[in-house]
Amino acid sequence: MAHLSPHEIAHYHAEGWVIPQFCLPATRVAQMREALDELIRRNPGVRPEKLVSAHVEGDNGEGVRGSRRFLELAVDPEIVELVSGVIGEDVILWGCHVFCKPAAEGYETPWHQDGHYWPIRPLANCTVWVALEESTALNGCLRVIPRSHVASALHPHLHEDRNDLTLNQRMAAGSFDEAQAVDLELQPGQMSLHDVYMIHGAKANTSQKRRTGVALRYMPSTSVFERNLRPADGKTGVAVNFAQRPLWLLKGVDRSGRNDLEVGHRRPASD
Ligand SMILES: O=C(O)CCC(=O)C(=O)O
Repeated sequence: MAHLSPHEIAHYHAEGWVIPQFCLPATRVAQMREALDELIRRNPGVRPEKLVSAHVEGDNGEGVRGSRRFLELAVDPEIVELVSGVIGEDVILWGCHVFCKPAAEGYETPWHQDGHYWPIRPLANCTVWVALEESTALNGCLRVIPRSHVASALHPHLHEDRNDLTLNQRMAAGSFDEAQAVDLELQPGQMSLHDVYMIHGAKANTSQKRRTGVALRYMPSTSVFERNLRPADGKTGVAVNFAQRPLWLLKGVDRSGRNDLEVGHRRPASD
């Protein structure tokens, strides 16, 4: 079973991110790439950077026709074990967003903090960003501001009325130093983990190589997914339906006792 090493756990807590030693085997990556191509084919009207809730099969109620293959990735026990190393023994899967940036015209991801967008209280989350393709400085890899999570503070974000961004809220200038940015370059099958307060973004993909990451979102069950809280001002650039979003308890128990683990799950048709 995969585990984060003590050094990797310490790195995550100190820096806000880590690239673990663990990575997916090439056969799994190849399967996921097929699943990605199928997902894109099934969603001709959706920008490939905006494949939200790709793990919710069929019409997911958020404008995307999702696929079970992404749920299988999200519940992979080895990945869940890595997450457990940084958020503890009680793990809830609540999101999966495929950020596929096509060659030559892939959208920029503005600098942001995830916590600004999400209805989790107290705010806590680990994202696992799984590279299905090479992700480098040339094709718009994830970039992070190390240690920007340490204060557990959210900074002001400003709305941008543009349609060439993956998200429409950008951190206000002056709240961090972009010169500190680190590129998280990954080979296919590698992954990075990042904290909910960490400042991150990605440049537009102007290269000739497509760049795809599957962002898997996990919260500790000591927090509550507050279904009625809207994102900051409802203009985030991605259509979400938190009220109906299914949650999966993947490890441990619901410590808060307040997470609704039923809503959004489809029942098999009864006869
Ligand atoms: O892949 C990207 O461009 C953005 C990913 C991101 O912001 C996230 O996973 O939180």
